[in-house]
Amino acid sequence: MADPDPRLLSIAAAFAGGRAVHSVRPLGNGNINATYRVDGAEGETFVLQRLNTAVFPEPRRVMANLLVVGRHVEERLRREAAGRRERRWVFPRVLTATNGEAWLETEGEFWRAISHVPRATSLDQLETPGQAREVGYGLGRFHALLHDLPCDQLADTLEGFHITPGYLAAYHALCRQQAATATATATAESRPGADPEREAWAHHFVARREALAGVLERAKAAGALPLRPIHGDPKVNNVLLDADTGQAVALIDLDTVKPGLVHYDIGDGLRSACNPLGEETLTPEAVVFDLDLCAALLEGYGAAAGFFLTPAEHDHLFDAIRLLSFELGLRFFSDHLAGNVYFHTARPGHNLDRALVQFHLTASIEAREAEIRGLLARLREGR
Ligand code: GN1
Ligand code: MG
Repeated sequence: MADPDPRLLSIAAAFAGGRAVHSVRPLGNGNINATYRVDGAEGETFVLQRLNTAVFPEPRRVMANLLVVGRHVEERLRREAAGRRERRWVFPRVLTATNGEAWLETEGEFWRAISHVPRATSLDQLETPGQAREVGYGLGRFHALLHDLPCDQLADTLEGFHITPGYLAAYHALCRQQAATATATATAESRPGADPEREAWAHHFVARREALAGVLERAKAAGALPLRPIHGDPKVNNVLLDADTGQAVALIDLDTVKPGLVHYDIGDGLRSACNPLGEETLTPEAVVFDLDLCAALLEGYGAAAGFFLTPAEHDHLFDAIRLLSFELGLRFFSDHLAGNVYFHTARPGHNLDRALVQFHLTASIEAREAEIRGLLARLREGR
């Protein structure tokens, strides 16, 4: 192992409650924050993160939400404890730094630490319906634990998140700006990873689906869909599975917990879970939406959370599944066109590849609409 970075060690020490820190190592592969696993000399472990303040401009609000949600869930778990011991469920705790706060600000950076969930693993893509069922159960359990937390107790930590018409407007603004620049300078394409043929395909793909973009926001504005506390980012590797039983034990990555539509979460969970090739595959044309994984995820979700969904919420689930995959494709594509300023990338063209994966997934969802609607009917009827 490389020598530990002394600066990282000292930041980690501020959250270690006076105990010695043994190592700080990169953890996971998030696209936004920098995440580390901290190990103490006596085997204790926690998770240290530098929040991406370009994405989360109000990191203190993020922490305030985490504390509100943590208190609500702890209280509920305590009340449930007597009757419900068959499953382990862990809610990651915010750790207090030596300054008495839940964060540390140093050299313009914002750091915080979260408890580590022991004996748990995460998957970047799913292989079996059993895993999908657990991912669905985990998301449902999370929604159920929060469903009676009043939304006015949560701040909006990431304005515009999952508001598809907003992403579409930003995409159009970017296209106009690039067209103007190209005309003014008459230069050839010089963006990193530029690929005119695949970009043209993507532009065309978006153009044919613009009318879809407002479907959830219109229903929300009409009062048909309630705001609820949501996770915001329930991709499969944010659902931890017990290392021994494979059962869902925790949802992690709670920065985007805020008021929203459950549709954002269900759509995002499905677009992530039902793509067995994963969102980083280099063969986007081969991506399909897997119906067996979808059936299992919905069954797990229904077992934990089916009780509170309204008929109107059920009515909009298919649109949500198609929309969230399209939306993520649009976000990746726009970031590619903008020069990769939002999502971390590892190579030129990375965000274009990711966009095409989501667009092919969207096309597969459209091709399987009847089957997916059939599975949603089962969720509705509690079957
Ligand atoms: C980002 O940071 P990470 O990897 O958990 C993004 C999600 C996307 C996801 C796609 C705040 O999540 O919305 O679905 O990448 N988070 C934010 O991998 O934009
Ligand atoms: Mg995240």
